[in-house]
Amino acid sequence: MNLQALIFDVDGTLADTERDGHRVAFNAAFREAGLDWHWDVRDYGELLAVAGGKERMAHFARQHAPTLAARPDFEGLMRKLHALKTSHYVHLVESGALPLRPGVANIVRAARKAGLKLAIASTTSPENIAALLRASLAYDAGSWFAVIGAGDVVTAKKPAPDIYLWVLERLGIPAADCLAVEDSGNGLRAARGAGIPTVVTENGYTRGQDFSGAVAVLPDLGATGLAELAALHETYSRHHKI
Ligand code: XBP
Ligand code: MG
Repeated sequence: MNLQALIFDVDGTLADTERDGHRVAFNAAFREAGLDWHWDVRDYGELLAVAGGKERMAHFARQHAPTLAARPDFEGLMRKLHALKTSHYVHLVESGALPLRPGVANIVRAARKAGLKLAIASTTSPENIAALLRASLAYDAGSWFAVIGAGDVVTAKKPAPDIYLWVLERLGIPAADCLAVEDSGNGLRAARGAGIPTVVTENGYTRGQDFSGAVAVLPDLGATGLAELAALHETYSRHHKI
């Protein structure tokens, strides 16, 4: 097979982290900072169109707290608020509140065994990923991944392809020989923009988004092992002559 690497998105793909993880952590940080902001489940779904926690908060502030957004120290304030949010999120993950989605652990372990390279391409902060891998896979699971592209290593976040290009360069494997696993339209566009065949596992927030160009759209990886992923990749490659 020509499949050499699996590149995973994190939020919504490895685990359903947004509704009961990031959203809860944002709200806790807002409370702690004395802000009367609250993101309910529905509002948060709309805010997910803006990738990146700092960027999402800044977008919200520009719409709902323009005086704050106009302050000269606004960027610094957002950075501090985001650090607070990250520590709440890491605590949530460490408490075991965010399990991996069905099939993810099996595929990661099977890929390791088969000698495939593993990588991560995410918009979220590196400490969030480290905590999730440690809590849900193994204490040393971070080292199972040859490349972890996360957070601010690129300025243009998904749907820009930059994070995937950053990962590909470090992996040293042609885009066509990798398979990305994503959960959202933004993520799919980012991976496809870097030329990587991409499987989508949709979730409650992303169901119904535009997934055209995906290798396959699956409810999750529960019924799909590594062999099936490799077969999907092969069929796609043959049809697209890559
Ligand atoms: C994930 C995100 C992130 C998280 C929050 O998108 O958009 O912003 O919601 O993480 P993707 P941070 O799954 O497409 O990578 O607060 O650490 O930014
Ligand atoms: Mg995602």
